[in-house]
Amino acid sequence: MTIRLYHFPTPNALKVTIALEEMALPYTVTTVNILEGEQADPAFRAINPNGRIPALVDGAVTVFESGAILQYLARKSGQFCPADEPGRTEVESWVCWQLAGLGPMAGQVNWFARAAGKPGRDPAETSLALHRFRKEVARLFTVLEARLQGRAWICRDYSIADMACWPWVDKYHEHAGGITRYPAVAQWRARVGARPAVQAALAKASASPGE
Ligand SMILES: N[C@@H](CCC(=O)N[C@@H](CS)C(=O)NCC(=O)O)C(=O)O
Repeated sequence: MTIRLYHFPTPNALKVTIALEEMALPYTVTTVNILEGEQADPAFRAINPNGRIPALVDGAVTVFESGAILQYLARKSGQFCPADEPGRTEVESWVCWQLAGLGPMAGQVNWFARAAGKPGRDPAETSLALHRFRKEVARLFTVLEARLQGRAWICRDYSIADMACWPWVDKYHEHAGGITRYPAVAQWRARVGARPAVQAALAKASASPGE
């Protein structure tokens, strides 16, 4: 049974394509065009009741939320997440850090930046929100910068924590004031970006419709 990934080219889906490529797991892609509202289709809601991509079906397993998908794939493949409890919990902590912090905060910057350009919006409302969320993204980048001092990877070895964080850092570092402010993050970004599996995942993403 081949894994089926429900996908649209966004950072949350890219995490999963990177993992599938790194783990060399065979998979097929079904595009859910979130710009056309396909995430609301009842057939897709049966897979992810939350109506968001990514989601994944693997035989009897249906899993949504990118962090849960990464952890499932790491268990399935036995790769990119340590088996020992201290190592595993460290990786899970950083995966959750991305899911609860970096992703949502950068996502809010995107939303309010788009809203700010629309007619009829209160500029004070959008600028306060942008100030708040950009400040939080910068704080999170500072946390990552400190973490990556003297380290090649976020945890002990290259792991699903790197895969979770990389697409958001790669695409949205401007929200934190630009990558040059964070030299250790910049080096890590280049290191992860140079991996053949990451390049393969990016090539697949760019072959699909844009965000
Ligand atoms: N916490 C979720 C977030 C998923 C999410 O927000 N996906 C976006 C694309 S990155 C989506 O499907 N958006 C469609 C919509 O907002 O209706 C995860 O990590 O999987």
